[in-house]
Amino acid sequence: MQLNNFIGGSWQGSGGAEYTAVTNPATGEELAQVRLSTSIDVDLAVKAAKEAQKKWALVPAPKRADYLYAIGNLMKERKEHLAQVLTSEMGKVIEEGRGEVQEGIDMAFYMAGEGRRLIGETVPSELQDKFAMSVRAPIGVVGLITPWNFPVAIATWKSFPAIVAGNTFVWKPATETPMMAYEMARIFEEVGLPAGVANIVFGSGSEVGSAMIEHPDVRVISFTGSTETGRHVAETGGRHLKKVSLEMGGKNAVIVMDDADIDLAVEGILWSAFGTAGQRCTACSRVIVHKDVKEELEQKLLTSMKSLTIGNGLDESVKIGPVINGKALEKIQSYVEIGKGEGAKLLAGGNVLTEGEFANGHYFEPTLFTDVKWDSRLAQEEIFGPVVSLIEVSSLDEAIEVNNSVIYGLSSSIFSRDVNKVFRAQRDLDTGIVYVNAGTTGAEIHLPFGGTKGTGNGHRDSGVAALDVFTEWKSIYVDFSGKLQRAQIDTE
Ligand code: UN1
Repeated sequence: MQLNNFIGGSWQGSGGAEYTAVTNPATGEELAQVRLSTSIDVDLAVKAAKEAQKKWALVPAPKRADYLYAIGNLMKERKEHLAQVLTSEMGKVIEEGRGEVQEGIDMAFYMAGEGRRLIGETVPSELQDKFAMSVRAPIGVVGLITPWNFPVAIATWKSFPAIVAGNTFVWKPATETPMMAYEMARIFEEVGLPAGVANIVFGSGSEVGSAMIEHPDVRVISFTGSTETGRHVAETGGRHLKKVSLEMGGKNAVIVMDDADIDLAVEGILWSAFGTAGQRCTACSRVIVHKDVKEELEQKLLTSMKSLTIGNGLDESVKIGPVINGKALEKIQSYVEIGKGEGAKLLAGGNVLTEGEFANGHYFEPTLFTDVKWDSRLAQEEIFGPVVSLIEVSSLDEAIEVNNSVIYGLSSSIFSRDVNKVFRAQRDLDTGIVYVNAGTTGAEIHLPFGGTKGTGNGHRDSGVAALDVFTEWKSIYVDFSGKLQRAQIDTE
């Protein structure tokens, strides 16, 4: 199967372009060949999007929303198929694959509702017989660059608000996970979304991504990926005076206080640290534990970790799938070595699995370190794998300080039964998302998603806040006095 670009409503084929293999990270099996496009393809896509946007912006928003209802319904009908494709190309276990598709369905219906809101403001004018309002105006062609760890949900967080608000988009999915983009393009086609509203260009960040960021007719770039790449996107986009919305890394912590329900904390840690094999931006990668419950927590974590079955995510009984590729395995392994070198104590895991059924995939054992120093590299840098580090503290103040010591600020969590501690923590944890008595993952689509400091640049995905990325405020003054009235001057 060859995956080609979807531009202006048609599938655009080879034209001498190169292709690269898409492989199943659980088995190494080749699933498809995906086109490595060039800046010429990006230009074609932007032209199609620009042309389509003129008409699309004139379609009443509730009618634009009707397409989203249709998209949501088709995704619902195909949920199982989409989840199977997602698990095959990305590796997350099928239960999570279904969950991710559900996140996309939820986003479709939620944003479709915005078609009947897109709420602006009317305010009084300083002058008599003058009407003042501000409305959300579409921006034009927007560029979406999405990662492999959530190949469909994150794309819906960006593309659905973009189109309901009257923009058209060019989307570059990650080269590791183009099949979900292909599935979505088929859905866009089947619901009859007008040609050019949705365009997909497959290829690398350095070629396709850069061409999108540099293109003068792309007015917004919404990016989710690494902090390193995000910084480059912001710099280049800034030079071209584009609006750039960034969602980047995390080094998320669960705080376990001495009054916590420890069994519940264990469940929360396991799910958020090892779910998706630790490859969520929101994954729990640090556990900040009060010294009085540290030993109990360690023992209970070790016992529960034994029940985590590793394998091909398509097998319903498997809890942890593979990581995305060999490069990811190397990075995770290197952090295990760094941790050991820094004097952290390895309690469980730490190895790549290579034997038997694991031979052709990319599997890493769930790994637990303890006695980790809060300022060590293991505790400060994003690993993006199933590795969690326990850090001991003596008070809530210290826990909050350790939580906030990293350059990231995406998600955090506290397990405590003390309402005063909980309210202190939700105020003082410097992250865009805070959970109480739950792990660090599991954001719902109708709330803003994003983080502080090195995680973002002030924008948010999903929730109503996503509309701020894809609209511009337009202030409109209508003077019906029949004479020239001058603001600030004729107000006496
Ligand atoms: C990501 O980690 O990149 O909150 C997205 C969660 C999911 C989305 C994660 N709903 O864990």
